[in-house]
Amino acid sequence: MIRNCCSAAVAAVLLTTCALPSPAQIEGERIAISSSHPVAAIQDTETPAQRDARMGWWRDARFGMFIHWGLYSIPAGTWNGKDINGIGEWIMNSASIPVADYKALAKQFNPTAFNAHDIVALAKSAGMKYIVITAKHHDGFAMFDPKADPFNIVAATPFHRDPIRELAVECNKQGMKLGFYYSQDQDWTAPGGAAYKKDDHKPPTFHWDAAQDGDFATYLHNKAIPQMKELLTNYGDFPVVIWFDTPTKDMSPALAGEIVTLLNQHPNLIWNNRLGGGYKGDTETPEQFIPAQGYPGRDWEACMTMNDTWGYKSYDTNFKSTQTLLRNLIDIASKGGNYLLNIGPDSKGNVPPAEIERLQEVGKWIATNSEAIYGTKPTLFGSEAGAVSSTEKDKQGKPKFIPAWNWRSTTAVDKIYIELFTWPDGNFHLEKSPRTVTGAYLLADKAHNPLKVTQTGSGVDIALPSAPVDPIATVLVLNTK
Ligand code: FHN
Repeated sequence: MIRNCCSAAVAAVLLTTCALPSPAQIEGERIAISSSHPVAAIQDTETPAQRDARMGWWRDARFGMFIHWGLYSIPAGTWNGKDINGIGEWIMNSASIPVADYKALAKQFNPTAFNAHDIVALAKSAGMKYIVITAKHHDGFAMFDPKADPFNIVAATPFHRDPIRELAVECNKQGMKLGFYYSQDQDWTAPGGAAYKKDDHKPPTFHWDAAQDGDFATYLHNKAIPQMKELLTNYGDFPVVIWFDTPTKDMSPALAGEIVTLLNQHPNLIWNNRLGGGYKGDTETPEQFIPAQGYPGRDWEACMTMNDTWGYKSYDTNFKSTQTLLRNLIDIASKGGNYLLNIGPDSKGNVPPAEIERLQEVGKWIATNSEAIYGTKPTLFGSEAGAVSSTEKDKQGKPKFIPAWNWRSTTAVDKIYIELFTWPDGNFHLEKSPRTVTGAYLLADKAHNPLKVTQTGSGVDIALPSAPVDPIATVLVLNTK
């Protein structure tokens, strides 16, 4: 399933998140937005140096774990004996489940296999530097312990534990950063929370149960804002990220401004471009796709699933290969972005084995090749990522970008990393080198045995061994000046 944030009914609001704006456009929008906001956000007022300091850890991280986990892991894609189309966490909406029936799931939710230590350790072993977990998804069920509303994992389930607190404790212990996803706008079980039918593109106020009717501002004031306050203050050093989602037109600039007032009290916080009300936030969030050239001038994070769902679906076994996941990470890093890769634990709290296996394989590669990923800058080349077709069109009727999968490149001050996907016969040839190459070796070679470098006019040839070290990606390091 390839889908992006523009496909939702909120396309008009989200349009700016999906284009590839030029830095000049971005600057123009920044000025326009900051002057029209009722409340200035930190992005509107900080200096570039302050921004670099605030975003520093996140830019270096490159790889994070997204966790979609909630009540929807109980039906796991099946309702009343029928397999329900679509992503697992949308089952309440896709099957038009009445509010009372959905809320009743809480009584069965007892994920005794949940183990915060193991999840954080899994993220670490995969080479991930931060975790973002659904504190509340569109179903309105809080996976933490808010006083603001009793429909939550501590008050409404036999589990009575707060997994967000347990994760916060473990993240502190294991040196992992933790962020919270919060569905600020859609809430299908709270009166007045926004709801829309994903596939029908019905208006944002579409409800399927009278219990959902109500006033959006009241929902925001009684539930979402108080819950966000609790999330922002009750979990020690965390969250470092707030991940908003699916803003609708209900989120007026004035209402979004109330949330921004709250966010402004946490000056190190990073938040994405999905708050609504015209706020651009810190990060672009391409979903289930990697943009052709990244977002020059903007921080960005591609969020992606391993199979075709975010929330657990028992019968979705369409897992991407480790090769695809790893090459996605490298592709994203080469374009200056972060990869937020999802896991969807089941109703007992177990992470599906297929997800564990892939993460551990990715982690093995990173353990050898980490310096080619963390803290790197984007490619100095660009054309290796692919080219626009002269014949094929994309869904919007524009010339289609066809990715190439031979190699990618990431950059350090005095090094160029070439991640080789296709092993060249004899030499790796660069037509034009942007820097003088003074030496070369394979990153997996602990001894850094030098490879023969031959200057060829403005280009360079590197003599390679006959076979790659790793068939998924072998990193060639060029020392440069
Ligand atoms: O509707 C959600 C979806 O369930 C999931 O949370 C993704 C993750 O980015 N965001 C929304 C769709 O854009």
